[in-house]
Amino acid sequence: MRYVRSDDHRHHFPNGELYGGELVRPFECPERWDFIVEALHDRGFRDIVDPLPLDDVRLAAVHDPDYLQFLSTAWRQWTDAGFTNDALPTVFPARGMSQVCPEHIDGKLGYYAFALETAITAGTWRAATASAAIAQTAQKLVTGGDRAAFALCRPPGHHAAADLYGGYCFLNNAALAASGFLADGAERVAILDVDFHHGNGTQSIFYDRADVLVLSLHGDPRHEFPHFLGHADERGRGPGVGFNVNYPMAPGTPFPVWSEALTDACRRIGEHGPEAIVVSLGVDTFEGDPISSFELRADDFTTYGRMIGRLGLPTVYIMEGGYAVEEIGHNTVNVLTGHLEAG
Ligand code: Q9C
Ligand code: ZN
Repeated sequence: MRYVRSDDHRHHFPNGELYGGELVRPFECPERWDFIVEALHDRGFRDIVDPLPLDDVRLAAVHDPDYLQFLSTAWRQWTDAGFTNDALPTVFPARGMSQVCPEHIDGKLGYYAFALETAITAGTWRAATASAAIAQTAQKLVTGGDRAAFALCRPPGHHAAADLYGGYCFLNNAALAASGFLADGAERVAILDVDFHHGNGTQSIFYDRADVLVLSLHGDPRHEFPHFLGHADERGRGPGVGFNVNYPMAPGTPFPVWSEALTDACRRIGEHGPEAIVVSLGVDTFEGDPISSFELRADDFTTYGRMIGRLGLPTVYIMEGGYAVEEIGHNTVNVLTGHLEAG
């Protein structure tokens, strides 16, 4: 399996993440990438591909033009306003308030953010566009005939909606890959999101559509981030009804329960009959993850990689979350290895 990576991720690393009322060192840190690269190398994944330039037309198919304009200029606007530290919002268009985008950067940040652990820095746009290019390039490898490819994306993407950032995500890498498959001729695609957190951005991007089946296994939003989307009764809208499937699970969920949800998800993917699948691969379901509450062990990642591989479909793996930094590499590579064993 070839994999796509870039050093540009290092341009995004905020000084702080707002967590428990304090600014702490961000859980979503550059060493995550280093540990994954090390594990890939150690375990024989040495076929590295550089990202192609990002296709702006495809990016515009996933994200709103005003949002892209905002993200690409936010740091400049922030420093023009006289600020020097990372950009964080302080005010939001909450219930009963105007939904018109303000002129001042303080207002714009709140307009486009849905959560405020995620800061924007001088290099955020560069890193986010490189990450998106990685996802697109991996999709092109699979469209071109590779059975599977791994996109080592950082920052992650599945929380980013057409015009919202948050949850460490700015551009929706998985949505870009899925939309790339469609643009390159696929009629049906499935996105399987196994990150611990609900893929709210991916869900909302494809919520009206029947050609992209979106399935997400995650911590119940009553207890877990992103809290305001990811319930089991969110099944799609209009022609998309039935093409969004959520599997919210309780804190403490162990692998036997989690894998039953995956078995059901795999059955539904089979019924959908996609030409390709996109896996939003977060390994924050690991028992040792510092911000998540599922109980998967290292071997379970291999087991479920095999389950996904048994679908026998062209597959792009997109890196999402995972914050047990020392174990992130092995857990990630376990999934890829399991996939290859099955296929
Ligand atoms: N008490 C991804 O895994 N903070 N994003 C959660 C938990 C935000 C996770 C706080 C977590 C975002 C891609
Ligand atoms: Zn996550």
